[in-house]
Amino acid sequence: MASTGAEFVVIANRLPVDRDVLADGTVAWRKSPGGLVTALEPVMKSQGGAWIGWHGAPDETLEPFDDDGLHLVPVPLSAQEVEEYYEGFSNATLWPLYHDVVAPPAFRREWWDSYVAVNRRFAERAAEEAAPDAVVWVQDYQLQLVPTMLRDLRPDLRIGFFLHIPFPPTELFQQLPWRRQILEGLLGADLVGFQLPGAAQNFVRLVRQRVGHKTHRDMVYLPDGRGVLAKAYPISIDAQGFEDLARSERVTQRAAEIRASLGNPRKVLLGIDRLDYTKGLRQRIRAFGELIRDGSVDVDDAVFVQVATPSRERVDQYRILRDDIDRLVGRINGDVGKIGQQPIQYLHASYPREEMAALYRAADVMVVTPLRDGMNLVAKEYVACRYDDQGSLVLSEFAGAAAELKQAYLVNPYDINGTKAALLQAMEAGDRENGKRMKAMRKHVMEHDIERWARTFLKELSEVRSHDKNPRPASVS
Ligand code: GDG
Repeated sequence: MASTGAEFVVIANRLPVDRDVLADGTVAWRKSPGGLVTALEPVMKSQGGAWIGWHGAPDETLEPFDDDGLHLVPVPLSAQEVEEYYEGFSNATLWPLYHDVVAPPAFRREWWDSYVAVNRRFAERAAEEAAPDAVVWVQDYQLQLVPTMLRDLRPDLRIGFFLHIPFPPTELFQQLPWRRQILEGLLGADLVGFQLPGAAQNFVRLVRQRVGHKTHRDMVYLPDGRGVLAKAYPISIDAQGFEDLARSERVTQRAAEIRASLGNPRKVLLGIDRLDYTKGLRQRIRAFGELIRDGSVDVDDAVFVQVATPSRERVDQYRILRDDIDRLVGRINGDVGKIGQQPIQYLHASYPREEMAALYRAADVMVVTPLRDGMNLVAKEYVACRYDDQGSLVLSEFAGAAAELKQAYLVNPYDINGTKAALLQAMEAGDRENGKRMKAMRKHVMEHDIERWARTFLKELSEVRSHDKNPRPASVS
């Protein structure tokens, strides 16, 4: 039963900290700058919350520790589990399957076994940490079995789950050999949150078809009298935090420096993504390259800065992608560049948040073209940083953010001609047009920030009730 007795527990694959070894050999933990920790920190601190997650190093067991008011509980993973549970089942099975199969998912039985074992470890750790009747919030696709495993151990808990990536349509989800176990794993939660209403509908339909439970709209009625609510909670960012950063003197100066070092071109276009095949880097680079090649854009006039943050470098598909992008950028720059003028500035690196804000401030056109994306926070960060109501956003219809940022130049990234036209339109738009669009998008982002997201989810989690519906017997899938 409960040891430390945390009233509020977050479970995520990673702890929200990274380890630094200082020059004198002492170890310090640095908070990783994600929005999730920013949003949950106040709740964690006021409720004596605990965060359960892997600390990032394989084959190492660490005791729980406190850092800056957060109680952190490291879950150990062996090197083999990192390979099978994390790189394998999470990132080479579920990730491509849930993103419209834009890369072929691999189905390996030993990866699944490892996924089950690691999910059980997380659930057991949470069962030890949580106080009686505590609220537990499980995060993301790496931990979809945790809700039911945890409920079996601790039926007193209130359990929420949030999926940060898309939830696929039934036609794709059915490919998964362990589809029923995943659905049943999620049904341990009282509230299952998704980025978009369509994802919640996909889930409810699958539960009805594959598990045989009775459903009505966004509710699933379980035979034991429990109700499970499946609903959309579009995630957001610390919008005011980004605006404040963008307004700071240092960022303003740095933005000017960036433009100067690019040769003060008339237009700076920008992409910032983890280097991932779902993000549509290829499509946008091709589209821009063609605009220069066919003379629609002058190489003296425009520069495309693409930051690709290194990601999942041990997974095969990601290695292949990196080589592809290197080659594509090299070919375009080689074909249409001039001495001292490379139309595409490609940076395979990760930068501090301040530099990101300066890049957003420096960019006239932000280009976000994922083939499929749960939300896409980069699009919202750009909007939050444009307190001057300027700049334009080219955004894929297939990013969750497109449902909210309707004034962006929306594109189908598979349609290269359509993308080229949208890029041109965004580059040529006048201040008035930009101002009108950006103002509307900013109003939305500044009002719907990450704090509101967390508050809404947790409030609705506390309200989910049991039901007295006559349940239909479960049918076999
Ligand atoms: C998943 C879903 C969903 C990127 N490079 C650097 C850096 N970043 C930051 C960005 C942004 C975050 O990483 C990326 O978030 P995205 O939403 O764009 O994409 P995923 O990583 O795929 O996130 C996504 C999200 O979860 C949340 O639910 O929106 O759909 O796929 O915040 O700023 N940050 C710093 N340096 C970098 O070089 N400091």
